[in-house]
Order: sequence, then C-alpha cells, then structure tokens
Amino acid sequence: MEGKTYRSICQFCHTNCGIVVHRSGDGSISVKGDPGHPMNRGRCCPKVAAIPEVIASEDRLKVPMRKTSRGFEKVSWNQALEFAAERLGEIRERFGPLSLARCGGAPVSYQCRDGFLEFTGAFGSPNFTGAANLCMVPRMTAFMAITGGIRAEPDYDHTGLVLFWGSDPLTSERFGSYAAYNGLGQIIPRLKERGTRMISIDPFHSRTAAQADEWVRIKPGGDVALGLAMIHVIIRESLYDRGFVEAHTSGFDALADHVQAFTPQWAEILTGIPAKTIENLARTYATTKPATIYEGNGLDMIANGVDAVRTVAILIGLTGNLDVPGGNVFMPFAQQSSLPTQTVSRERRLGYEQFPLFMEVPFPAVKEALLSEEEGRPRAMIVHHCNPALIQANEKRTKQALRKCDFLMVADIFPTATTALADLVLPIQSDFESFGYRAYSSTEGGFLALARPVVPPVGESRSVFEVEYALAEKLGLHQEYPFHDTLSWLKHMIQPTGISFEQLDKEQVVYATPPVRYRKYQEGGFNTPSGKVEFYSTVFEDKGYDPLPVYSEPAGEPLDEALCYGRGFPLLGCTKRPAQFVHTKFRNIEALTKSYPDPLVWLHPQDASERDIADGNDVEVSSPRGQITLKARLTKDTQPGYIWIDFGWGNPTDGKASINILVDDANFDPVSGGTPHRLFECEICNKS
Ligand SMILES: Nc1nc2c(c(=O)[nH]1)N[C@H]1C(S)=C(S)[C@@H](COP(=O)(O)OP(=O)(O)OC[C@H]3O[C@@H](n4cnc5c(=O)[nH]c(N)nc54)[C@H](O)[C@@H]3O)O[C@H]1N2
Ligand SMILES: Nc1nc2c(c(=O)[nH]1)N[C@H]1C(S)=C(S)[C@@H](COP(=O)(O)OP(=O)(O)OC[C@H]3O[C@@H](n4cnc5c(=O)[nH]c(N)nc54)[C@H](O)[C@@H]3O)O[C@H]1N2
Ligand code: SF4
Ligand SMILES: [Mo]
Repeated sequence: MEGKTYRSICQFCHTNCGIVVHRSGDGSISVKGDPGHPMNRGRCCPKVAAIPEVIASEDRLKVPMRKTSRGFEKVSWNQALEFAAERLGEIRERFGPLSLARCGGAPVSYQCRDGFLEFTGAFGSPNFTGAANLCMVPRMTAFMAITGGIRAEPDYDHTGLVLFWGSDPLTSERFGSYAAYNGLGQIIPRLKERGTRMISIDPFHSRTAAQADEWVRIKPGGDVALGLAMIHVIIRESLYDRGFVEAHTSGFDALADHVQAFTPQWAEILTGIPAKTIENLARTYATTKPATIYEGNGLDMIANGVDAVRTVAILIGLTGNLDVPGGNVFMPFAQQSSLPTQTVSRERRLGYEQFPLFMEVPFPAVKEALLSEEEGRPRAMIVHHCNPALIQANEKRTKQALRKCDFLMVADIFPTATTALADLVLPIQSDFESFGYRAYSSTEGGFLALARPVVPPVGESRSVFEVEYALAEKLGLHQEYPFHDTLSWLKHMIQPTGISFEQLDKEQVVYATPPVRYRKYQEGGFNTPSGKVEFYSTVFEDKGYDPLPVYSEPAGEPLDEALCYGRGFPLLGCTKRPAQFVHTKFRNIEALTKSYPDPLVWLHPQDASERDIADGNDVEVSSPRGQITLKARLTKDTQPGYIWIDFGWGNPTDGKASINILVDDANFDPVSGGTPHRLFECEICNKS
C-alpha cells in the first residue's frame, strides 16, 4: 500500500489544532502540526502522540453489544438497531416522547456536539443534557443575559492587560471560546514581548500564574465577592467609562446602590485577598486601557459560578472594554445550520421550572428526576460521546440514577464506566475514521477547517449519523431528516456559510466571514431586551432570579473550618486536570500514561507533615461521600488546608481512583446546576 498524507484537525480537545497525518505504506501513522492552520501554525501539543495508539488500541469497541443476564453479548448491527427501536418505541408509546433524554459530552468535535440531536428532536423530546452544567454554558448564560452575546473573547493582540480569571490556558491550551490563537503556545510569549501586563486570579499557583506579572491568590469560590468589591471600588472612585455607561448600559444606579455594602474589607474574608490588593486590582483593571478578561472553567464547577461570571461581565461593561480593540470582543463566527431541525418548545423540557435560563437540561435535574421516581422522569437515555458516570458529582448517586433508566444506550469508541451500565453499547467510528469540521472565530474572520478519515473504520464501528438515521428509519421518524450519513450531515451544517464541501476539501481552511469589526453596538445596540448592556438584568429578573449578582456560599452550604473539622473533614478539596490528558479519555493509552501513570493528590508540605505523608506515598482521601486511594504529591503551589485531586481516572480500562466519588451533589448553582467539584470537605491519611 502506498503512503498518504492528509491535512486534518485534532479533536482531542476544543482547541482543534490543524494536523498533518501521514499514513505509511505499512499502515503506521505519524502526526505533526499543520503550518497552514491559523490556530496553531504548525505547532501541536504532546497529546497528539496518542493518535496512532487510539486508532489501533485493542480496547476499541468493535461490535455492538447488548447486556443480558450473562453479561454483555455481541450482536449484529441489525439486531442492535431492532432492539433499540423496539425499546424506544415501547417507551415512547407508554410514556410519551418527553421520556427520552440525550446526554452529550464537552463538544470537542462537532460530531460530538450533533450526534443524536436530530434523532431526539424527531422523537419529540427537548431533553438535551450532558456536561454543560460543569463547563462553559454557566459562563455563556451569564454573558448572554448581560451583554446579549454568549461570549466576548479576549483580543490578546491589542490589549494592555489580561486578567486570567479562573483559567489556566498554559495547561488547558484553551485561551478563549474559539478565538484563533495564531500559533498554539505563542499567546503568552507575544504578550510578554509586547510588555502586556498579566494577572492570574487563581487559588493554585498554576502554570499561567507562574508566568503572570502578578498572582492574586483567591479562596475557591470567592470570585463573586471579589467581583462585587472590584465593582464597588471602580464606582466609588469614578474609574468607570462614563461615556459608555451613559450611552450603552442600563441599571447603573441600581448597581451602584447594590455594591455600596460590598467593600474590599467585606470581601477580604470571603476571598482571602487583602483589601488593599483588591483595591489595586480594581484600579489596575479600570485604568489600563484597553484591558481584557479571560474567565475560565475555574468559575463553572461551583455553586455560585453564574453570579461570579455576572460580575465579570459587568466589569467588562463598566470599564467600556466590551467589543473594543484589545478588550473582550464578539469575534466573527460562521453561521451554521442548527439542530435539531424539528424542535419542541424548551418550556416542555425536564426541569424547566427550576432552571428556566439554562440552555439545556442541567444534568442534576435529570439525575434527581430519575432518583425520585417522578412520573415525568426520563425512561430512556442515549449517551453519545460522554461519560456521565465519571464526570458528574457524587459518582455513586449518578450511577444509581443511570441504572434507573429503563433503556440506556451508549455510543462510544472505548468501554467506559458509563458503557458498563448500558443496556446497549454501540461502537462509533473515531474522529480519525470519519469526516468532520470545525468553525473557528478569529480577528481575521470566522473560518472552517475539515477533519478527514485517515484510516478505515475499526471493526464494525459506524458513523454516528448513519446510526441515528437507521434508528429513525426503524421508528418511522426519518421523513424530515436533513441527512443520512456523515457527509450529508456536514454538507447540511455548513450550508449557511456559503462554503461547499468541495471547496473545504480542496483548500482545508476557508474563511467564511470578513475580519473582525469592533463597536458593532454603535449600529444595532446589544442583543438584550433593552438593547444595552444590562447591569441590572431583566432576563434574570423575569425568571425570578435576583437581577443583580449576589454572594452566596460556593459549596451551597457554609464550609467553615470549625464545621468541617467537627465533622472529621478538616481539609478542602478541589479538582485539577493534568495537561497530559483530556477529561476521562485515554488513560489506557501508553503514549500518555508513561509520563503520568497515576492520579495524584497535591498537598502542602505542612498538611503532609501533620499527617506523616511523604511525596509519592499512597494515601486515602475521604469525604462524607466516599474514599479513594491516590499518590501524594507535595507542593507549595497550594496553601495549607487546600488539597487538589486529579480528575479523569476511574474507567474499567484504568481501574484507578475517580475524584467524583468524593464530590457532593446536594447543592448546585441555582441557574446552571453546576456542582461544587472545586470545593468539598475531605481528609487525607497515609496508607503506605
Ligand atoms: N471532578 C471533576 N469533574 C469534572 C471536571 C473536572 O475538572 N473535575 N471537568 C468537567 C468538564 S470541564 C467537562 S467538559 C466534563 C467532560 O465530560 P465528558 O465530555 O463526558 O468527558 P470525556 O472524558 O471527554 O468523555 C467523552 C467520551 O467520548 C468518548 N469518545 C472519544 N472520541 C469519540 C468519538 O469519536 N465518538 C464517540 N461516540 N465517542 C468518543 C470517550 O471515549 C469518552 O468516553 O467533565 C467535567 N467533570
Ligand atoms: N490537557 C487538557 N486540556 C484541556 C482539558 C483537559 O481535560 N485536559 N479540558 C478542556 C476543557 S473541557 C475545558 S472546560 C478547558 C478548561 O480550561 P480553563 O478554562 O483554562 O480551566 P482549567 O484548566 O480548569 O483551569 C482553571 C483554573 O482555575 C483555578 N480555579 C479553581 N477553582 C477556582 C476558583 O474558585 N476561582 C478561581 N478564580 N480559580 C479557580 C484552577 O486552579 C485552575 O488553575 O480546558 C480544556 N483543555
Ligand atoms: S491542544 Fe493538543 S489535544 Fe488539543 S487540539 Fe491541539 S493538538 Fe489536539
Ligand atoms: Mo470543559
């Protein structure tokens, strides 16, 4: 066989770097960065070393499998689809279409974003759930209400100051929602070269904090208090952008009244940051022109995260840093088709009354409905490209809830903690075996890039879009389907961009919009009910929430030291993600595990010495929810009292400790259902 080279994109994480994949005559694969892709300009992260092994791994799901009393048994595709159609048909007949939920993971690929969406819509269900309560969507909800856009991205190349707030892009490779990085790993060096000031607001001395000019160490979940106190200082000292505030915002007077009590002294205890530092931070942000904030996932997995992001959005508006060069900018982005095409009113979805502002059903609403025996609970769930058993808080209860489904169908490429619970497991082609695409935003314009099949499908694995169409056909739900396989899906999705598949195939990267235009609000205002930036949010008020952000306990209930100590859990636990992996994926891939074989718990030497723990010891971490065993790593990057636990292990293919066994699910953010994975009580003891 002759060798072949393909330009494609990596879909291990949302950054979706351009890659060049070479398949040699003997079938071996090598991967490097694509110099022609604006995102990474030839660079890529070490995780691409896993690609050949992910494709060839013996662990890959190769055939459909049905759970029987004897365990999982191989079935043909036709048997699998017949079985699924029969179960889903019965459930629809008996409990109605709302009894189906579709559970999707972080949309690292558009195949992941879209798989089974059309099917669920055609079935008649608006119940879309997944990882959204923990990632990005809490931030989007806050931004949308206040600024009318889901996210104003940092305009790194023109700014004078960056606040990295709850984000660690040097580890996550995530500098913005989709913003073009113009060379992966080059943003910080370019900011340094230009002398741009960088401040990191983080409880942990992260890789980004270590590169910043200043590290503001905050207590986990103290961000609402910090935001409110910064707004207080900026208004008190008249440091806001008067022209922008008068012309383009609403609710300033109500905001000014509201924050009067929230002085830096008030915030000092809640944030652990000295009042003087808060004052200086507010002054620096308000007076450095222009300035930008990159707020990250550090603000999502906490019970007061949405209000923290509301304060961030207000700060951006108050200082006039919205949609201006060097500020936070609504970047150009290609308009695509939306799915499902057959929609059911979102008001009919599960949990709407409790979470009316959230864009989908927060997973806790599904979980509690399942566990409570509610009449209107989901009876069937289709999990696609997601691992809910491992990623959601309180693993034991999550698994109990998943087991309560009358029919659980899971589509994945590997066996996982979730496939283990399924009635039917479907092997799906990986991103390297099928076409795909991505839309990116950038200052130069919104563009598309193509993902290509570089090897034939593994085993009997199939395209998710073929599978869902075949299932729809069996249930007679296919009449309105706009696609029937991967290519027809792709063509349907990119149709509004005006770019054809043929052009994308030929050119690989194609711009769909003109370059960025700033201050678009001067023409059409902002996309909020009043057309202004709404400090006082009528969107929140309409749905019965406080129109202004308020401080509430980050873990739902107060976790003060005396209380936790009294309960036998004197430490606070937080979550950490190793740069070597993405989420729960690929702990079975040696190219990645050889440099990071075990999940670690990171603790301060003082906490370690009080417990006789040395670096590398096996330790047991316990919380009121359960206990796990990990290896200890001593570090002064944290402070005494706070330990950090690696996330992502716990699949049957690795058999190691899963942090979410420890995390409580009793409390969550009232807007997003975000659970406090970033703050829970625990204790640690030596097992060595
Ligand atoms: N404690 C703690 N919990 C967390 C986090 C944390 O940091 N700490 N992070 C949270 C965040 S931000 C997120 S986004 C979520 C992530 O939540 P998920 O998105 O559910 O996590 P993944 O591990 O990426 O799960 C994706 C699944 O898709 C499978 N897969 C990979 N490629 C393909 C494919 O081509 N097709 C199909 N069908 N499947 C595929 C993988 O094998 C894997 O099982 O976890 C959240 N949970
Ligand atoms: N290697 C790798 N890259 C990834 C992923 C991965 O799993 N592995 N996941 C991808 C996904 S789905 C996401 S969502 C992004 C996330 O990428 P980022 O948005 O950069 O978020 P994190 O990497 O979670 O970093 C969050 C930072 O917030 C800090 N933090 C924790 N709690 C708090 C708090 O209460 N307040 C403040 N101010 N800071 C806090 C943490 O210490 C951490 O340094 O990364 C993506 N990239
Ligand atoms: S940062 Fe790494 S894992 Fe993410 S898309 Fe780029 S090369 Fe792939
Ligand atoms: Mo995420």
